[in-house]
Amino acid sequence: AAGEGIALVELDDDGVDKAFRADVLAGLAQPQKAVPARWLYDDAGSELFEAITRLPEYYPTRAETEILTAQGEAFRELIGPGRAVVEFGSGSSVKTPLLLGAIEPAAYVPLDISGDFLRAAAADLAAKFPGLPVYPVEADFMRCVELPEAVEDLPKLGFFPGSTIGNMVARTAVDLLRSMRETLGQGSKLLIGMDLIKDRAVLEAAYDDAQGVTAEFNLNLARRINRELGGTIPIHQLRHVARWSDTFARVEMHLEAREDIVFAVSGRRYSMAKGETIHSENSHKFDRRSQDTLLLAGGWTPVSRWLDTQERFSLILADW
Ligand code: AVJ
Repeated sequence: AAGEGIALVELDDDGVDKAFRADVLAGLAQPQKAVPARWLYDDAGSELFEAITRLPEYYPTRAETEILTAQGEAFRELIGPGRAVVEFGSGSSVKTPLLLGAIEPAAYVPLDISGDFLRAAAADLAAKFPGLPVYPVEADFMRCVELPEAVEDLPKLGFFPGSTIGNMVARTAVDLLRSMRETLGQGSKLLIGMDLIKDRAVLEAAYDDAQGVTAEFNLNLARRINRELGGTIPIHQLRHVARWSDTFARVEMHLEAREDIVFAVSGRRYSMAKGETIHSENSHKFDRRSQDTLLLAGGWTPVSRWLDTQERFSLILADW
């Protein structure tokens, strides 16, 4: 609301997140039920995602970390010192220091919609790099963000690891890349992680692990709907499904009804026939050509690409 700075979460009189309710009610009314993936990441969901990154089947985090560790010299050469590193999403305690340690940046600007994660990440980085100015910015990076005055005149490097771009359909991904370009300005560079198309069994296992952590991550969405929106979804009648779509080149996560079910959310009634699903996440995978096409459509020219030794994941450096 006006006068309170940026209100990123608007609550109604019952303390319910309005955007969450609107997205869920609209999503459950569609012929193919769907809830935007961002709602997977409440506190419980974020912790489950952390656990996912340590699973044997979930290779992206390890593969990307391997690249960041191995290519420090190349980053230093191609990116150079003295840039303000602008990270889209709060830096993880592992990946960001690898980059910052390699290139000698002049400042670090983490952007995140969640103030809590943002402050934790900023404090963590500031402790690891004494003398590096850190300017956290609480903002929705899907839109153009005004950066702190202190970094205005510095050349920028955008950093967007984790293949988070893969959670967006192409139209949204292009919008984001264009916003990033506007946020970072002329002469900036972008270092972005993108996962690669590979054997279907490997991809599906990465999103349906033997320990069932990813299943819990997905089911947590239904639990959150029940908890926060007064839902009556029968959790145990839902099954986690991860399947590769060759048409869309993505792994899709769904919650599938084991039986015919009826439930209510925020006073509205919904039904699912046995086998019907709620689509909860997309994770797009790329080949070199589709990576380049996406970046170029977003206004970025790819200049270098690095893969891990098993060629599962890639980091791409692009110019404004
Ligand atoms: C948040 C994009 C890194 O799509 O791989 C992991 C999220 N979902 N397992 C991905 C996720 C299920 C993840 N990223």
